Amino acid sequence: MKTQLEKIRQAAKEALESFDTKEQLEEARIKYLGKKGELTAILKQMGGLSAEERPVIGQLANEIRADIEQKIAEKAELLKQNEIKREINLMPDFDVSLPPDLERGSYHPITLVQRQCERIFKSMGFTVEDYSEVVTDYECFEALNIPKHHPARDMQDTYYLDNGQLLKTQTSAAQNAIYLKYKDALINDGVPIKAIFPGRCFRNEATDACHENTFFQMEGVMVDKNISISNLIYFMKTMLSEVFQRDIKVRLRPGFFPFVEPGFELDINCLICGGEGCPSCKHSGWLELCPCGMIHPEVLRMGGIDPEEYTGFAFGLGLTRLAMMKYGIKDIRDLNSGNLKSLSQFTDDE
Ligand code: FA5
Repeated sequence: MKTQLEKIRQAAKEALESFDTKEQLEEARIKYLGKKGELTAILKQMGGLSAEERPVIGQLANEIRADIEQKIAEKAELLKQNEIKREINLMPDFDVSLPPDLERGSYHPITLVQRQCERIFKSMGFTVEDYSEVVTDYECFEALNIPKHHPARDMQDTYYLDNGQLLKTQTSAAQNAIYLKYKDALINDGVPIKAIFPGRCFRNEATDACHENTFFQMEGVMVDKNISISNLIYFMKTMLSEVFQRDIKVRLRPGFFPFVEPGFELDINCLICGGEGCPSCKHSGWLELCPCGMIHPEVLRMGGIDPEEYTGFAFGLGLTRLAMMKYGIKDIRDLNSGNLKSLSQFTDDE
């Protein structure tokens, strides 16, 4: 039995040295340490041993288990470090201290990301809508199921004009107008509503590495018969993998917005620190990028659409944060700084 145990130790050691994915590590853990694993199978035969042999073999088995566990943990750490290095190497170089290339004009990084998103959504049949930056209280809040004095307004304090209008706090402010514009084609001709509307938003808030008082969002809505959350996840994942040209880790968690039910927060793994935690992701490893959900029946009703017959999803992508992740920009304030040294480095594919 001793020889069998040593063989397992050796086989596990060799296998772990050659493995280079998390899946292989998990397979190794199950194969050697799992309930139906090789080590457990041997331990089950211990009943047949003499009273003298049992503690010796038991001790050796425990030693080997601890040894394999430690090797798996070491290898997992190594794979994680390699992944972080790979993510960092994939990010384009961005250096705020480089001298500006004043000979050649360049697009702002947010414009580049916005155009890329527009291209992707257009190719999936979405129209691109433009909408005013000055909106009414009804558009920005009431038509989104946020009546006066609703606590959800506290999160979005903004700049009010003397005539009662305001600088829009969210691109969702255009939702009502989009439903009214396309509802007839939906109801009479069965044409689904598929629209995105990028735009500048304003909020009266303290700035830090990931918050600005002026930033960009891109709203998207789709309304038709039988639209579900799976449609929403499909479009979001397609867009993100196109933007980053690789698979991006996302997580969906419950989120509350009065104009969706159910509502979610879609976060992406922070590409600045590889998920380790840094000021850009408030040390969480995740960046809140795209709240979304199924459009609330009341919001559809206010847009002239019968929620008994039609359903839809809506999302509010943080375009500025997407640009930060794509170009490895650590501080959101660099984007509005007008600093040519940093901005002229973006030429990309335009
Ligand atoms: C909203 O603005 C909702 N309108 C989004 C929405 C649309 C939800 C449709 C459901 C359906 P929120 O306040 O979380 O949600 O902002 C959305 C995104 O905008 C955030 O995830 C973030 O990426 C970006 N954002 C918000 N505030 C700021 C800020 N101060 N600076 C930079 N980006 C911001």
